[in-house]
Amino acid sequence: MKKIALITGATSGIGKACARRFATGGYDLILTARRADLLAQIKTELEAEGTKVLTLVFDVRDAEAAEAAIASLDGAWRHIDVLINNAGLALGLDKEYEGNPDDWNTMIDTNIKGLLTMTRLIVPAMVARNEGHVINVGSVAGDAAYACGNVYCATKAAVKAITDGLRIDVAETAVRVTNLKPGLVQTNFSNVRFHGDDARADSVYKGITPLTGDDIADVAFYAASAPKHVQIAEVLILATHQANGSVIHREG
Ligand code: NDP
Ligand code: 8X3
Repeated sequence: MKKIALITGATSGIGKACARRFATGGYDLILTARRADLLAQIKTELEAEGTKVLTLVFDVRDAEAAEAAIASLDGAWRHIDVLINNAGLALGLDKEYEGNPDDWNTMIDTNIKGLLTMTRLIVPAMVARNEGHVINVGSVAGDAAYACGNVYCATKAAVKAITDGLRIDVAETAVRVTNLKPGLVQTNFSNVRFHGDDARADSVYKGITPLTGDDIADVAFYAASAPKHVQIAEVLILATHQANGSVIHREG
């Protein structure tokens, strides 16, 4: 029987790239996000290549909807080998004292509470089976705040603490826990951050070759494929001319 990976935020960017990488690597997939049409497209694409795909449409901020979605899984689909907590976003790039509280709430509810909701729903079965792997998508932004990153950076610092906490709490089991910390990855991330200002989003990647979703998916797959006694606890993945969240060398 094929292994199963559940990926949140699978309609775009890193999550979509993970879906493709884990499909190529022999997994069947449970793909989740809010946009049903995009999930359906990815399902069609991957099923044509021989991967079984189940899609679940819900918002990770809605704990009841998430619970109902996971409760709807039956048979072999309940046996989730890898949970990739990827759904997340940044909104705005403002000085903390000028930030938008609605944006703050959305980031906190999605990046922190949504990740916790999924962990709470899926990890107990992993612990009971004494196997499984949780891969959380943190960020270089969680290592240190950068200018105007304030609340987004805080959510990713929380992902680091929550991931470390889970690793401690499952240490007596064979469940593995990984924090992936990407730097600049060209996805829809900046378009969302700047509320659809695509020119401003493009400027984030000017003068530097950014990472791609595929680069991050390769690392996620590597972590999931490591021998059972190897736990890839944390990986910081930066573009070559990026040194941290603040130091980025741009040509031109
Ligand atoms: P994208 O905007 O391309 O993808 C974000 C994904 O998250 C989409 O599939 C979206 O699906 C999903 N999502 C957002 N909010 C929700 C929600 N409330 N409920 C369910 N799904 C949601 O960005 P990335 O691929 O870049 O981002 C993925 C993760 O990577 C995020 O956690 C981000 O913080 C992190 N990251 C990104 C970096 C980058 O530079 N791009 C660097 C470091 C970390 P839908 O809209 O269909 O619900
Ligand atoms: C996304 C990368 O540097 O824009 O987490 O915060 S960064």
